[in-house]
Amino acid sequence: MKIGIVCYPTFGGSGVVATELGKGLAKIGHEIHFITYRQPTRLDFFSENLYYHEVDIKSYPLFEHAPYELALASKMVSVVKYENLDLLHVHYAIPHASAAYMAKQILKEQGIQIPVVTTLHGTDITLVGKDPSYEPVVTFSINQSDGVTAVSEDLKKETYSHFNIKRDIEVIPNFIDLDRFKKQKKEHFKLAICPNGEKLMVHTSNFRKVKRVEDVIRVFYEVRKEIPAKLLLVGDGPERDKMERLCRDLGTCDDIRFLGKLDAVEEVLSVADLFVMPSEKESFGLAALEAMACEVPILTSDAGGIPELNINGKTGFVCKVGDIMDMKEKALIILNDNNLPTFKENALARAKEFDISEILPLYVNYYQKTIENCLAKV
Ligand code: GMT
Repeated sequence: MKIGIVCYPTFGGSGVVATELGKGLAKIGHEIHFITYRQPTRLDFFSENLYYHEVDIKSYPLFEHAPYELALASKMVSVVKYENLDLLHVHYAIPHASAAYMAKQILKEQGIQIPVVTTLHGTDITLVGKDPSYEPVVTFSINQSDGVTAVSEDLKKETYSHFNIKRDIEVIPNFIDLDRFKKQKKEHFKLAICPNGEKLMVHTSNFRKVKRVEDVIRVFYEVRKEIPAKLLLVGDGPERDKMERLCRDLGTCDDIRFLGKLDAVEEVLSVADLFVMPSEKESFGLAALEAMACEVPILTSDAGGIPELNINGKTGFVCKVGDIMDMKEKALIILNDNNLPTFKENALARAKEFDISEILPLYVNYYQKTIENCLAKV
């Protein structure tokens, strides 16, 4: 198949899933055309089946905000037309699903039918999408897509509860490339951070409010009162300054390091003993899956689709959002030397269920079904 993939080319989970999906599809012989405003972060190598088309967003003094959606729709039209695409797969509803709808209508006028699959990732539904300023367009463009997928059962449920959706939504979970995300030998790194055998806790996120990074620091503060421990915070975002101030206020600066954005997050995960994800909202929790693939147990909140990934008491623990003391208790259970090896083993076993080789065929079958349904309608 020739597939156009539209996504945000940033570090965000939806962009990562879209890029890894495209790379995986290219590996098994499909021709993949990325249509994005910048080279996707994880697409920095050559492959004969991978193409990249940059959306050129022209500005003009009259515009306070350059019209990304129009530039994207125009780019989709030309790529579908000149590359003879079979299907467009857009990731993150806003504004990708509505831009795809526009492109589809323009192409229809020119006698070209292009099926559109929209994948809902999370905040496009649970946070931004349901805001009245976007809701009518999101509802319309989901209903107009030829296929719609969500990354968890919970996100599917949320979509039906917040929007008037008249069509089926297929659940296809996030996935992981276990060839890349695996425990590596990085003992020297562990020794440098934890010279006295301290337990190492790790959090990675985009430091937005929904991630509740403050809870990570507060849980760590409580854990550190009981056992020697260190905390690594990977990523960057709007809450970072506040979090650095909190560390200073709590007097924990010596035991916490902010590493900023890292490409090779698997190296840090390779030496971690516990991954913490206390999010307020989380449709799936790709970052937690990446940790599990590196044999790291996870301590999470019960938000959104996380409990579909984290098996309570087995791969880690699931606690109520904001329940710091319960998270501390559960962290201590996981970090206990008698329990840690079993939790690590269980985390890896669970991650294997989400290996790309298990999930890729679900997308391929869904594409085929969507194309067949569209052809049947013509
Ligand atoms: O987590 C973020 O803020 C980034 C966001 C995105 O859209 O890029 O991630 C969402 O999509 C990921 C991939 O499907 C999911 O694993 C994340 O759980 C989801 N984030 C939220 O729902 C907050």
